[in-house]
Amino acid sequence: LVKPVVPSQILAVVTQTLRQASESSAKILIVDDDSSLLKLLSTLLTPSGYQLTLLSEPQQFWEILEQSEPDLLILDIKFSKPASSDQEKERSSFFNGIELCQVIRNDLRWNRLPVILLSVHTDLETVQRGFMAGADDFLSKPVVASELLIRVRSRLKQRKMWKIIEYDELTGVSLRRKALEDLTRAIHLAQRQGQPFCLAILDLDHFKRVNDQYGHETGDLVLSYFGQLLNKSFRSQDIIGRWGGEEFVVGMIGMTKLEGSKRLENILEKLNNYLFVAANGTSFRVTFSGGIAQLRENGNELQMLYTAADQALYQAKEAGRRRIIA
Ligand code: GH3
Ligand code: MG
Ligand code: MG
Ligand code: MG
Repeated sequence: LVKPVVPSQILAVVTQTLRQASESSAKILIVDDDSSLLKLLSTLLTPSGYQLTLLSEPQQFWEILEQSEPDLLILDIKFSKPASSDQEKERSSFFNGIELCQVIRNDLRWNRLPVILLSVHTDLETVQRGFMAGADDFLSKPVVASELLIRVRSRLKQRKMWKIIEYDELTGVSLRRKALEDLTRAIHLAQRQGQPFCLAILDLDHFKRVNDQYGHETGDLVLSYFGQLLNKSFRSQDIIGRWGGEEFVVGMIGMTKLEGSKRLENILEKLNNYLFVAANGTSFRVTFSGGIAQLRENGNELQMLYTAADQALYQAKEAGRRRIIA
């Protein structure tokens, strides 16, 4: 099992992970109807190790955006393909990169995604409209390799800074605001794809006693251990957040309540088997209680799932703690 580490070590680990994630394997989505330009950008960016998703069909934009979860979006301003069907005509306003950028900025799930606009038109008015729509940067066509790399790196750095403030230093899991965004996005996707999804709320049992008996620092160590245990026990696509104090949320993608409960019971057993040692040398054990709710069965939105999971958590506490109730 994982050993508890002090917060500064966690920050170092988080920072290191973020560095690796942002610099070598950062995900970039490039949208341009000109496939020869896509090819060129791919040739220029691939040697730096970026994971590229190239999209020449703007009408697939939202679907690909959700699937690829990029760290950076490079977006053409003008899509020349004429709308062929009524449905495409309806969405044709999205075929303008500037307007699309504005929609992204107003979308809770994507408003911190850096956007670089690509255009042959670099007149002041176009550039101004781009920035007003929330673009972070501009690249003119034809693209100059060195300029492209500098701008990409600088936008990814911005993304990295966001990531650092999105994670909880003590536990290494997402902070509430980030978890909220990720959960909203995951539920949206699960709805569209008709996939199962479940949400759990976990709360440490009698945690106040741990603080009272062994001190706040020991309490912090328990929280840190619990955060690491959660991070280790779920897949990378799952969402783990510190909702507040000693309460955590977990969003399990593609999982039913039954599967989710089994996994949580496993974690509960691991936690219960771990012997913590307080500063004064006393050893003690910690448990948690959990409530779990499933998409569609308990509601179609995050708020409804949260309420259902919270009620189940309350029942788990009432029934004597140290259990998961679905
Ligand atoms: P229950 O089983 O009903 O959940 O009891 P509890 O004692 O865990 O519940 P309560 O909500 O009364 O207490 C939560 C405690 O968690 C109170 C607070 O001091 C402590 N806590 C919250 N955040 C932190 C933190 O960051 N560090 C430490 N050490 N303690 C924290
Ligand atoms: Mg174009
Ligand atoms: Mg508690
Ligand atoms: Mg609590």
